[in-house]
Amino acid sequence: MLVRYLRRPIAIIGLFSVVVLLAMSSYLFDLDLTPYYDRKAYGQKVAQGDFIPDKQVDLSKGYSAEDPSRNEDAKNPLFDEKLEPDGGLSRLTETDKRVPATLMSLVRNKEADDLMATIVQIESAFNNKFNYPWTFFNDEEFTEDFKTSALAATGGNCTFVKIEPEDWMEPSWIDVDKARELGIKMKNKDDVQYADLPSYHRMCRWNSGRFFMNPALDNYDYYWRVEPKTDFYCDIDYDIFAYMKENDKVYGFVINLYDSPQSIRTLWPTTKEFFEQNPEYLHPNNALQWVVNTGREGHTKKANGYSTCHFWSNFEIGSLEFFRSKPYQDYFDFLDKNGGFFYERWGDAPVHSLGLAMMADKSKIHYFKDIGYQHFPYFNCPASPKCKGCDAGKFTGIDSLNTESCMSEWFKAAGTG
Ligand SMILES: Nc1nc2c(ncn2[C@@H]2O[C@H](COP(=O)(O)OP(=O)(O)OP(=O)(O)O)[C@@H](O)[C@H]2O)c(=O)[nH]1
Ligand SMILES: [Mg+2]
Repeated sequence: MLVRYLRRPIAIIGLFSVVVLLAMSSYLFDLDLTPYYDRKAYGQKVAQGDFIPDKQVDLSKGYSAEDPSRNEDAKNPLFDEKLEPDGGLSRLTETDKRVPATLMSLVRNKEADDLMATIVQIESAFNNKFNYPWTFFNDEEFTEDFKTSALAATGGNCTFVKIEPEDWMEPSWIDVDKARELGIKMKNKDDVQYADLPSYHRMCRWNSGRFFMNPALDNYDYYWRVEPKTDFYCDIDYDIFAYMKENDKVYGFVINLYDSPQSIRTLWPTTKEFFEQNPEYLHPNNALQWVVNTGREGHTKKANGYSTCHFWSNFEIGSLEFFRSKPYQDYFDFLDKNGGFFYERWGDAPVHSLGLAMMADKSKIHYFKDIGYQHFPYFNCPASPKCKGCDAGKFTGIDSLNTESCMSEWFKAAGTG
């Protein structure tokens, strides 16, 4: 009797599960995850001096109409004949010509292998010529294993820094229980990635404003941020930091894209409030046009007037002088007091981007089109014989994500291409 009673619901649940499984698998099979999962092997190849591309870049091919993930805009700068920046580039390798700068990484011990695979690529592409030091940050003590691997991968010029809890944890004015509740809600209701992880909020806040002020960076003028699980595809044979300094650049990026508006609903209203109170901080040659463009109206609406366009900060080369300046630090403190790092999930990428767009001269923000890069699921891959292993012009391996690029809006605002 009971079995008969239950037969229909069981059948319905069974059928439903099969449909969900089929939908999920077709989605997964559509994704091209190869570059992501091959990266460790790729790093090892570079380490062994076996710099053979996974996929040969065919320069004669150019754009492919059959491949919708390529940007077919004839003005795609990744196909420019000249990819390196204008201006005299320093190709000097004598150590006394170095600029005070560091490669830096905030990382967890458990990410050591992934980070080392990335470091090996940067050392091979760039730093074995210029020997800039590395600075590693962690909210816990680095393990001996981590340090040994990092020293071996970098050639030994490393500093390991443990971030103090007062610099990392929620500040006193944050209601931690409320933050936890809102984070879980944001994850479950709005599908905001990592919103339920308190550590992710702390990481975003620290990267947004605290890291520049860490005493370990006192002697440096520039940093290059490096994340685990990222790949570098092109040989860089000029001094990137010298380029930044000699050309008075404040910031360098490679990927420019839309953000999840649900994670930053009140970031722009709060930013506007700050600039209403501090109008003297607004730069006359700002990039406000990029901030408020309506290229994606739904996003702009949900983010209360912010296009959500931002520089993807997992790669960035920045001027510490800019981020340590009173205007930027006042801006960060204002945001911090508002609580949005914890009550919403403001990311460091939109915060850096808004700070730069409003307070820097936009001509001092540089797109490094010559740097081949990927952080899943996006690429910057120039068509150059100096690049191996990525597919020139490709923005993502997942077709449905092609509309995430905001690069054309940046070019419109910056007046460059
Ligand atoms: N020490 C430390 N590092 C962290 C913590 N959370 C994140 N990080 C680092 O901060 C950076 C950004 O974190 P990710 O988890 O890569 O964040 P994401 O890039 O938004 O997410 P993915 O798309 O999953 O890579 C990485 O370099 C991490 O190693 C943390 O709690 N402690
Ligand atoms: Mg990451």
